[in-house]
Amino acid sequence: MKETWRWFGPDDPIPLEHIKQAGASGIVSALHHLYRGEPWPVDEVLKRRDEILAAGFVWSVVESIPIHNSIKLRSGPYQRYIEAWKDSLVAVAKAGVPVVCYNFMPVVDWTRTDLQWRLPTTGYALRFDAIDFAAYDLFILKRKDAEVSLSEAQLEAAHVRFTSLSETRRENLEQTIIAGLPGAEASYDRETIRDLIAEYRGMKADDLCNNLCEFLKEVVPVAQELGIRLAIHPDDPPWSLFGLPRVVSTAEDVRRIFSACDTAVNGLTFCVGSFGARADNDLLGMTREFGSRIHFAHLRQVMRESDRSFHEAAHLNGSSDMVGVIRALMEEEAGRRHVGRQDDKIPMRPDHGHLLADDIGKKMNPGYSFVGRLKGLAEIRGVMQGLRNAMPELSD
Ligand code: DNO
Repeated sequence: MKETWRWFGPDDPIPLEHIKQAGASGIVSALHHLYRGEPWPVDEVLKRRDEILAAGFVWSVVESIPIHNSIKLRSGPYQRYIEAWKDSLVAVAKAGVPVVCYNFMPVVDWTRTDLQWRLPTTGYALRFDAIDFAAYDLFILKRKDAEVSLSEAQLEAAHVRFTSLSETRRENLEQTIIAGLPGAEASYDRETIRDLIAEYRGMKADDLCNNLCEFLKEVVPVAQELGIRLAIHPDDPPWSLFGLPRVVSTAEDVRRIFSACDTAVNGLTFCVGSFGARADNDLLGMTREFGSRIHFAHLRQVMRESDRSFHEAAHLNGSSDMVGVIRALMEEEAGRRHVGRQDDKIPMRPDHGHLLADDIGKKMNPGYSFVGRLKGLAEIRGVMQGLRNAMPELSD
């Protein structure tokens, strides 16, 4: 696999020079300041590419081009925003970036309830606590119908939790949940998020999936023409939040999306951590089944706790079989080489990392500190080398 690293651009506290030291050769980046669905200007995209090239890297993946809510709702000015998305694809193609990652999560992108959860090693991890989330939804956001999907026991637990939270922790919880994590496409205040959620009232997962398929029918031919592969990112976490529909959470979801536009260009970002948060996702089976359409891999792990809570574990030591997934991805690459596919090196990045050592206390993007990702990448690299040694047919 091609070792890549997410770089948030010139404002990223981690400079390209450090990424070089980590040994990655590809960069994953986006124009993060353009998140309202507007088209990406060609000159800005080329400028980003030149910065990346000048530091001795290639720009392997765009992550992400945001999808405006009107497209997900398929209402209002959605057609204009679809055209804007296509324009951004054209700009990305001019810069020669072959893969575009995107997601179709309504309102909220990836979501956690704790950004500094102390590990036994004294480092820190990101965590999602289902009871904290319910407490926020019910008693702080006070969303209409927030209680509908919860059992009596969960309601009780959320109430007990809420009463135990200090004012500071309540504020911190709100910041963490709705203010937007790095790479997320929007940040909200309480009123805005309530209004946006209300716009989705009554929308079922089937409706959202249809809107995604309509979107794909328009953009996939454009991507095909431009030589770009699209890689949808799974929902994180892979279940409904705030009563909103989610449509990229399971193998069945992926099958449906793939069959709506049955061409390799319509592909997947295989995020082990996102899919792995559900015990009913068979990650090895999914890697094999979707292999030929996996255009990008996010290698990170979660440790599932009870009742839909999880924390981010060390890259090799969570609830999923990371070594097995890496092996399946390398087997997929070998298969691609065998049939002469040009995209026989799947870009992967060590996704997220614990906050460790010197990074603690520094200004860092949560999940995107240096040392934790460096550790993750080194562990994954070791696994890849071990597999190549043991199975020479996996060497390129
Ligand atoms: C979190 C990331 C997400 C991801 C987007 C893809 O670390 O995996 O922000 O980039 O959901 O569109």
